Amino acid sequence: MKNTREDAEGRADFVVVANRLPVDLERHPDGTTSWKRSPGGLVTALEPILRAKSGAWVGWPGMPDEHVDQFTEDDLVLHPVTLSSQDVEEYYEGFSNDTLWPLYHDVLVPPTYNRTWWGTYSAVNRRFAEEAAGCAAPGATVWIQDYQLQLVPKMLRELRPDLKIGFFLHIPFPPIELFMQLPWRREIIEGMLGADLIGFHLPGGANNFLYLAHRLLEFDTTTTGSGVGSALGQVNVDDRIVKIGAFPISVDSHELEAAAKKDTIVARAHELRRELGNPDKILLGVDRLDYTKGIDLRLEAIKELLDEGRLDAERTVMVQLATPSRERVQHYIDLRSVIEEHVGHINGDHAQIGHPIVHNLYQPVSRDELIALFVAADVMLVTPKRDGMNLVAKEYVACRGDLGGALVLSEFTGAAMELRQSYLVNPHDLDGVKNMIMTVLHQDPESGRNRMSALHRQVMSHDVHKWAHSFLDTLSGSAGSSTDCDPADDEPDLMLTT
Ligand code: GDG
Repeated sequence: MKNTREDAEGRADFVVVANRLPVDLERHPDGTTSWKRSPGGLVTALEPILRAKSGAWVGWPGMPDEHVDQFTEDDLVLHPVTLSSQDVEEYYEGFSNDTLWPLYHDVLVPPTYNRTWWGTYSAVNRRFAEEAAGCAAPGATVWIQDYQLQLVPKMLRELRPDLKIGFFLHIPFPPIELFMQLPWRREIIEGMLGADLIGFHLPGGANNFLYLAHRLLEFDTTTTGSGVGSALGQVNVDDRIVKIGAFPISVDSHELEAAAKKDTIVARAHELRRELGNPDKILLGVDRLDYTKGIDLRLEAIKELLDEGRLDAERTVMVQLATPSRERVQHYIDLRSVIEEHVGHINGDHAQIGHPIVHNLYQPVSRDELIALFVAADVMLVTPKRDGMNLVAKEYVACRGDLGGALVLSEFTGAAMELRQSYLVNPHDLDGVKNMIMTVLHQDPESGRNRMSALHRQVMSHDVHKWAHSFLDTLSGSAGSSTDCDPADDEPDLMLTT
């Protein structure tokens, strides 16, 4: 094994703890198993950092009831945590994705509060904490990821007080009055406060958390800054200081930009346009299939524009790529039907034989194919009702070093804080979205290039490496107090701060 800095007992100096490993275990019909890269924003964001730093990764391999020993894959030491079918149902599909996910995303669907699920969530968090405690070297840095593991920081601190513990929340931290619905609100805040540094995407989420730590648990809190990329406040927990900050995640911008320029990708982008019938405009949506992403809203906008004759059915094509996700949770099953119904109506009413208007793919595509789609797309539609960041928006911009294309972006994404030169929309305002799509389709090419140029500069200078370094430097205490942010970063996040 190359690169990994381990102590004599094989324990790592830098440990990532996340719900999923960066690879999924797959069982084939003949009973054999193999590993496959797993999709999702978290893996996309963390993999390059972990490779650069080296270390270990603790996570679930993606299949229930599989006991797999620690192994090394592509230079990463992976520590699988076993989940039973019941754990998957109650900790993952239940408490994580049917309680916390909807609660933290503005209660877009009603969260389910189930005491059994909570018990399993706590038990599974303990298992992750124990695995991390076992594989971290003395004084190691452990970086815990996301809403599935909010109790791990406290549990891990109790097991290993010598560790430096960071926690990052990839989804929005909700307004106080929504969070207060949670029957286990104290336990969650106490769990997170086991960390030395708690990171959010936006200052609004960080401020919500600071306020709760004071109001709910009566800890003293202090505001120490106002920007992003370093601590903006702290909570005094007994004899410890817990730093709180906003660290907007990003993408591997330079890698994406280089890939998008490759001859093979550019050729594939041309080929895609031919395969789609050489339309004047290609509109693109790329999402995990999730009710937060506003896929239904954008299809409604397209449908109305076609019905009204404002969008030319013969010259416009839309590709909607939705990666399957949480397929056993009812809201996700329902959403798939709604989307298919919209697509069926649009194509039924407006397509010609052999020329659908909306190409609806419910399957993941390869990274290269995705980049070729970004390069081919004239308009990228990112319309979530709520999204912690949204990496797709930043990936599209990183791939548009040619300064072509245009980004329509929901105000309710974290990305909207930085990507101010995109065409910002309120996805709930259907007429506003429709008008914006028409504006973008008729944008003056020069102003389109200017906008993309500003967006591209932002994404190239704020990549995922910078995100990780700013978090880890703040965690280790080596970060300065000055913030590295655009003027826009100083504006209060009114959507999240109440
Ligand atoms: C959570 C938060 C936050 C999608 N389809 C394919 C594919 N993808 C990749 C995209 C992107 C990732 O999946 C999705 O990331 P997002 O950020 O858009 O959304 P979530 O999965 O909801 O992520 C989010 C993120 O965590 C990071 O903190 O931004 O707010 O909800 O990278 O490109 N990749 C490939 N084929 C596909 O078909 N190869």
